[in-house]
Order: sequence, then structure tokens, then C-alpha cells
Amino acid sequence: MELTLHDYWRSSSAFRVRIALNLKGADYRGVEVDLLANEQLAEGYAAVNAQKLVPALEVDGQVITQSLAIIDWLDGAFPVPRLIPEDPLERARTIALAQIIIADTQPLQNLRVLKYLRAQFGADDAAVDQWAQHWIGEGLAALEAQAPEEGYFGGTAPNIVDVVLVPQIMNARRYKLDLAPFPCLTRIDEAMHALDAVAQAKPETLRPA
Ligand SMILES: N[C@@H](CCC(=O)N[C@@H](CS)C(=O)NCC(=O)O)C(=O)O
Repeated sequence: MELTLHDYWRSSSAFRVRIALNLKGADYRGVEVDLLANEQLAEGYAAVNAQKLVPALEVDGQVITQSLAIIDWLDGAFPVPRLIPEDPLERARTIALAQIIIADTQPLQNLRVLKYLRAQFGADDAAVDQWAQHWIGEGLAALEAQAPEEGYFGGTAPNIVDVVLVPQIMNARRYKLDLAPFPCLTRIDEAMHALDAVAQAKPETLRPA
């Protein structure tokens, strides 16, 4: 099976998928879509992902978009370790937690949204930081309230919630959010960073300073 990830080193959504691919031990080839150079808006890339976003995973030429769908597919193709539980109730509860980040937090601080705030509403750096801090803080607070006191969201091993948390904490730091109110989340983030799967997927690993 040939896997090609349309990727960008600093993209938090692509970072999720890189962590999942590494946890599964799946071999893949990364192709950079440079978001700062607007390569995601090029006609050629729109043929891969009509939403003009990364990540997109090509599986033997078939494209899967949306990080949640990609991680769900990976669970089917590489069942160990499982990232989304099989049991219907556990599965629903796990996806609900992951969606706090995927659906309700990251989209509000995505590049195109922040660009629009600047271009249409004259937001400056301070206003953009305040916007990002507000929405990331809301999402992390909801997750912290449901976080385990010990171990991962997945128990003794990470699941999709732990996977999507890591890039969101990275973005929280980028927008200078105070992480003191989120002790469980920062503990999990630290544990995740000790894993080789995360170390190999990190933006700094892809693009050393
Ligand atoms: N819901 C999508 C979000 C994808 C997304 O927002 N990707 C960002 C990078 S993290 C992007 O490509 N942004 C380009 C832009 O805003 O123009 C997913 O989970 O895959």
C-alpha cells in the first residue's frame, strides 16, 4: 500500500495525522503544501482537496481528507494500536472529545480565519492573539473538565483525543495562552512528547531551526 500525505510542517491538523501514522508504524511519503506560499490555494491542489486544506492522505491514489476521517481509516487499515474504540458508546464518547478540538477549537484559529479577521475587520496582532486565546481557552477548558487524573484519555495508551491534543497545545503556546488552568492536559501533552511517534512528527523535527 502506498501512502502519500499532503502535509505542512506547521499545520496542527497535519501534525495529528503524522502522530497517528507514526503510532501505527505506517510508512508514508510526505509532500509539502507550503501554506505560507498559498500552495493550498493552487488549482493543482484543489484537485486533491476541494477544501484547499491540509492534510490529505492518498492511499494508492485514492484521496482521504479531514484528519478525523483519515485517523478512522488508519484504524481500519492498521488496527494496532487502536485510536478510536470499537465499542459503540466508547467510540461515540471518544469522538465527541476529539471533536472539541477538531470541530470546535482548531477551525477558529486556522490560518484562513485569522487572515480574514485581519483583512476584513482590521484585526492587529494583539487582537488576533486575543481571539485565538479566547477560543482555544474555551476548548481546552471543556476538555480539561473531562480529562483523566492519570494516564491518557485512552487509558494506559494514547487514543485519538491524546493525538489531537498535542498540536492544539502547541497552538495554545503559539498564541501565548496561559496553560496553568489545564494541569491534566499539560501532563498528557508532556507524556505524549516522550513518545517517539510524537518526536518524529513534530514541526521542529520536520523543519529544524
Ligand atoms: N477539519 C480539517 C481542518 C484542516 C485545516 O484547517 N488545515 C489547515 C492547517 S492546520 C489549513 O490547511 N489551512 C490553510 C488555510 O487556512 O488556508 C481537518 O481536521 O483535517
